[in-house]
Amino acid sequence: MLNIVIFGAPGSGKGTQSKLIIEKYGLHHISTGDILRQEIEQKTALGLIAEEYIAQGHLVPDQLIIDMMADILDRYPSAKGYIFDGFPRTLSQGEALDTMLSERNLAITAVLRLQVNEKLLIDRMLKRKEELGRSDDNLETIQNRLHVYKTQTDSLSEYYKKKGKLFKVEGDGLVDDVFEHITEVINLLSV
Ligand code: B4P
Repeated sequence: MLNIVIFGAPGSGKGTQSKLIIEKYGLHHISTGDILRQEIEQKTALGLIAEEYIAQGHLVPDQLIIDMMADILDRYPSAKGYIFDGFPRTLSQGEALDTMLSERNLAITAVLRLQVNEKLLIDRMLKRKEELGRSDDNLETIQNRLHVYKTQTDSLSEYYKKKGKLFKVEGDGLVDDVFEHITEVINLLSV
């Protein structure tokens, strides 16, 4: 069973590449960002809390996200495999994911780390702001999100590197070229 974490800075292409991965490999896509935006739109209790954190570019508290993830895994027990997009984002989330998966006799197969230079990340998110008007894609919030990534999320790479599960993918190129690098990595995994 193929269980992939797609990892990288905000704007690195996690959501974009996840869509292509699910089409090709038939995995179940779990994007914590998409789920939180739906919760906000539906004005649920979780959405009302998450809205403030997201608007400021901060992470939503770990326990809320971890409980949300356990619930999703229970709702889709017979998936062919999962792609975790935007989760985990902290060491606590990473450890919780390992526990949740092992309780279900599952494990992460690989973590794909998309590497993109910072100027390009900012340009992509500002462009998306024009196209989709996402509230967290303004320059001030983007700077906060990049800071949060560097201080709270990036070090998770080391956690997965020690487990021999980290694969770096050049994410600066065209969408299709990045996807080609990703398929090269996935095709090498023995599952
Ligand atoms: P996310 O929704 O995960 O937002 P993101 O990091 O910006 O990534 P996204 O997937 O949307 O963008 P992509 O790189 O594909 O999170 C939003 C917020 O939710 C977080 O800041 C946080 O507050 C909260 N949150 C989410 N998960 C959480 C968690 N686990 N714990 C706590 N809080 C959490 O694409 C960006 C843009 O670039 C797109 O417009 C795309 O079209 C473009 N693009 C992508 N690849 C390209 C390429 N190769 N060339 C040109 N453009 C490209």
